[in-house]
Amino acid sequence: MADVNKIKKALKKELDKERFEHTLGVMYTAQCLAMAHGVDLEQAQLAGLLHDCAKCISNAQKLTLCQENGIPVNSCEKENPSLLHAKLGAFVARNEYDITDEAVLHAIAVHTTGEPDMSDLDKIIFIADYIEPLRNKAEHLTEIRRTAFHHLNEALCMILRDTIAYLGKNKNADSIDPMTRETYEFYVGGTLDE
Ligand code: DGI
Ligand code: FE
Ligand code: FE
Repeated sequence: MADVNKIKKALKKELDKERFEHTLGVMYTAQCLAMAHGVDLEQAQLAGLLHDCAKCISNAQKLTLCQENGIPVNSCEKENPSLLHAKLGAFVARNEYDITDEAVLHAIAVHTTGEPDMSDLDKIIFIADYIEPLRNKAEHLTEIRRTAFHHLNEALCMILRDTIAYLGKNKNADSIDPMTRETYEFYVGGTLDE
């Protein structure tokens, strides 16, 4: 199925309207960021298009699918199964949308928490997810959007800092996935010039 138009059609059926529109926003934003940072446009397009392909699976079904397919689930994911749509998304992209490009699958798998030492493609999908034009709730969006086109690592730090602050304020601290913190520590400790 690795034909973009076919994938779009299938996703339109699979996702609710808002999620499908967000998906297109992430795809186009990822392509723009790829232009700005010298990343392959087709990889950015495919990863952007498919990043949330598992988002509309129920939480119970997410846990079942992970169990059935040997996808590890940590305690934070067990409490917040929505987090699993990233790893499960990579699985679905491989098995239902015939994506074989490991770089694309990896970008999908890490798009929610990030991970230390990401590729530029990973960073672009993580950032595009946060800044696509339909997003309007997060703080500092104007500044993060501008920064994303110049410094990927700096934009990552801004997003992770705000996400951790938001989760700390609105949920309990245990709901922050250890990987989100690790990613933040990695990039905050690293150099901000690229
Ligand atoms: O799938 P999207 O909504 O497009 O975006 P996403 O994959 O970044 O997921 C966003 C949600 O995930 C948002 O409500 C914050 C939440 N999130 C991100 N990192 C963590 C987290 N939730 C928990 N519980 N723990 C995290 O570390
Ligand atoms: Fe997502
Ligand atoms: Fe998303």
